[in-house]
Amino acid sequence: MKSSKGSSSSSNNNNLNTSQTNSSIIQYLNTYQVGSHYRGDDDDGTVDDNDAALSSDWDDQTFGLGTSSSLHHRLASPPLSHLNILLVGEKGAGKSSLLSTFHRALHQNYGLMPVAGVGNTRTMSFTKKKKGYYLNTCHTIKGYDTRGLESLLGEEIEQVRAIRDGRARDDVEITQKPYSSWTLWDHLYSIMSRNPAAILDPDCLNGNAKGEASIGDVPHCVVFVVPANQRRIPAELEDFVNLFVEYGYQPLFAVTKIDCHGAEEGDLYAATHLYDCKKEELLNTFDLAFDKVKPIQNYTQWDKREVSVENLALDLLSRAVEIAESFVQNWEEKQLRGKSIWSSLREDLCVIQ
Ligand SMILES: Nc1nc2c(ncn2[C@@H]2O[C@H](COP(=O)(O)OP(=O)(O)OP(=O)(O)O)[C@@H](O)[C@H]2O)c(=O)[nH]1
Ligand SMILES: [Mg+2]
Repeated sequence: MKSSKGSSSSSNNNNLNTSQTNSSIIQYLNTYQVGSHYRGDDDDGTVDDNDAALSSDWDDQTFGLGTSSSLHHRLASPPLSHLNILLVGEKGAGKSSLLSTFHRALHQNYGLMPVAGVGNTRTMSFTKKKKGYYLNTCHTIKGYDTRGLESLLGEEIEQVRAIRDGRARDDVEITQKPYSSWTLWDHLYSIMSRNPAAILDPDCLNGNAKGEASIGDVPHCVVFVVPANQRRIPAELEDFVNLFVEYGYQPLFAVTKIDCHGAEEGDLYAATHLYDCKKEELLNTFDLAFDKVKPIQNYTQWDKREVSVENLALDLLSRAVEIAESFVQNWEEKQLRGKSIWSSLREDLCVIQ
């Protein structure tokens, strides 16, 4: 049951200034250029010859020390045009609503409908495909909606792994290849890997060989979407979180539906209690830093503006951008040293796939 007081109660208790939309965060996100913080750009946010010349002497002296600005002027690859922020979670958790809430918070002249289709039932997943949406007005932050997790079993792990590795095509449902059409190689691979679920339908894959995806194809930050009003976090979710942690990601957790507490109308503290309980459960389950869990109350009515709703979403999105940026920076530094991030992470962690 939803409380009509949900909006005010949740916002009152999350220590955010909800009386005004945070215009500086909106401006920052809407003019954001990938890498502008670590490439040593001019104020115009571009990397030009002047930037490189200014830093070249400095680079020669400091390259051995590996300062990030010096490293980045030596990169051969062109700068990324946008960051990829991936949302993962169970069906009905509020992933599509969250993407649409992000989008709405960054657009003044929005339409009446959410940008990503929102479901109205929790019996089956509504979103079927991985699909990207530009969230900010200058198209430098792209949010990816995904199919809601239902079984949380091996097949879904393989599907999410393909997304993580940049192998899943956009706007296509990710499925396993039907057994009847397996090739000899599929049979061999399934025996060698002892994992029949790893045989994905080639129609949903983009042809990138495993481990060779480019930085533009992979997620740069993953946000796990967890509803506050769910009794317990399923133990299987840990396998999905580990998929990303073992590859160097620092997952964020969005606790949605903090307004669905079912308390008596007027109970201003009930929503916070619901969020606090879920946050504690997440911190204990995943051994997370305190600032990796954020409260979210998504828009459910799309025809009016709610500043408190937008402020929570903007707070999460700016954190996601920060994490994505450091992921990209890390990737580029590894690449500069002649290693793909996957191979170096495999060496570091001795992960056998
Ligand atoms: N009250 C409330 N309802 C929410 C919130 N977030 C999502 N909902 C509702 O929950 C239902 C499912 O939301 P979706 O955004 O479609 O969830 P999803 O995770 O994309 O679901 P699938 O696509 O099926 O995986 C919709 O009826 C939403 O309006 C929230 O923060 N508060
Ligand atoms: Mg959805």
